[in-house]
Amino acid sequence: MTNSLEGLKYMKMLVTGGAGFIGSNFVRYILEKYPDYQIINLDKLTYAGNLENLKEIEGYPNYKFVKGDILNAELVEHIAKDVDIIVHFAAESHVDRSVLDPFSFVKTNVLGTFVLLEAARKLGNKRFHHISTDEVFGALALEDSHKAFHEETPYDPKSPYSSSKAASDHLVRAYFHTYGLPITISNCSNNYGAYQFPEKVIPLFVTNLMEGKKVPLYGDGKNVRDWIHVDDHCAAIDSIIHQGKIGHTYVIGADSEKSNYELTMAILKTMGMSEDMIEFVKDRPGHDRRYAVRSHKIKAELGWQPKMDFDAGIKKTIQWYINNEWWWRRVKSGEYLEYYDRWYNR
Ligand code: NAD
Ligand code: TDX
Repeated sequence: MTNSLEGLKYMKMLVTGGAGFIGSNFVRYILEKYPDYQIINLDKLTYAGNLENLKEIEGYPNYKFVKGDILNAELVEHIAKDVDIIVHFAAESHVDRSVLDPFSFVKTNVLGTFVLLEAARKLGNKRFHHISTDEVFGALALEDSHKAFHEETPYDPKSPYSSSKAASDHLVRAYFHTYGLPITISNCSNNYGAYQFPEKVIPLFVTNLMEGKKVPLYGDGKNVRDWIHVDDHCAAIDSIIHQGKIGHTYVIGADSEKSNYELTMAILKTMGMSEDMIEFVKDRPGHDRRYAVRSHKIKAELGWQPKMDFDAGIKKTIQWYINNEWWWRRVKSGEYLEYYDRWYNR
C-alpha cells in the first residue's frame, strides 16, 4: 500500500494530545515548517495538558483547539470528518502514575486508541499515525550493553503504562491487517526538552534544584535511559507521516544512553551544584533496568537523523526551565502536589 500523503502540498491534521509535552512541540514544529497546513488539536486538558504550551499560535487561522476526550466517539467522528491524517499522541504518559492509577491508562491509552481507530475506519479509512514508546519492548539487562530494541524485538511490557501502550500498538496493527487502515507506528525512546511536565525526571530535577530542593534518585541510580531531544522526535514523525511505508513500524532514538546517575550529575554540573543534592529514595516498583534503541530503519529508509547532541540539548533544556519559571511554577502546584504526596506515601 502506498503512502497517499507523499508529495501532498497541503494537509489537514487531527492531532490528539496536542496540549501535552510532545504534542505541543509537534504542533509548533508543523506550523512553522508547513505554514499552509491546518491542524485541529483535540485534547482533554488533563493535569498534563496545558494551553500555555501553545500560546504563540493561539490566534493562527489554520489552528483550532477542541477541548474533548478521545473516548467521545461522536465528537471524534465529527472533527475527523475531513482531515487527511490523525496523528495520535493523547495518552496517560507517566509510569509512576500508572502504578497508582492503572485504570485511567487502560481507558485513555487502550479504549481511546480504539475509538480513534473506529472513527478512522468509519470515515473511509483515514491515514493514522500512532505515537508509541520503546517501553513496549520491556527491559534490557545492564550486562547486555551490546543489545538494543529494534523493529523486530518482541513485545514484553512490564508496567501498566507500557502494557497499555503495547495493547494500543497491537490494536493499530490489527486495523491495518483486518480493515486495511493505512497506519504507521513509531516507538520512541525517552524525550526531553521544553514544556515537559515536571513529574518526568529531567524537569523534576531541574525545577527541584531551582527551588533549593534535593533530587530523588530511584534505587541505585544505575537504570539506563536512551535520551532524544523532542525536536528530533518531531522531525522523525514528520518524515514518517510524509514518507513512511504503510503498515510499518519505526523505532526512534538518538543513541544517547545515560544512567540516571550520569544524567543527574550532568544536570548538577550544568547548574553549578554538588552531588550532595542527590537523595537516594525508594525504587519505582518493577523499574525497567535499561532501555536502548537502534533506529537504523528510519535512518536508512527515510533519511532521518537526530541533530541535537545530548550535552547541547540538556544545557538548552535547563536554560529553558530557568527562563520559563512562570510556566513550571504554575503547573507544579495543586493536583501535582497531591499526586506527589500520594506517590511518596505509597
Ligand atoms: P503528556 O502527558 O505530556 O501529554 C499527554 C496529552 O494528552 C495531554 O495534553 C493530555 O491532556 C492529553 N490527554 C490525555 N488523556 C486524554 C484523553 N482521554 N483525551 C484527549 N486528550 C487526552 O505526554 P507526552 O510525554 O507528550 O507523550 C505524548 C505521547 O508520546 C504519548 O502517547 C506517549 O506514550 C508517547 N511517548 C512519550 C515519550 C516521552 O518520553 N515523554 C516517549 C515515547 C513516546
Ligand atoms: O523522581 C524520579 N527519580 C528517578 O530516579 C523520577 C520521576 C524518575 N526517576 C528515574 C526513573 C527512570 O529510570 O528516571 C528515569 C526516567 O523516568 P521518567 O522521567 O519517569 O521516564 P520513564 O519512566 O523512563 O518513561 C518516559 O519515557 C518513555 C516517559 O514518561 C514515557 O511516557 C515514555 O514512553
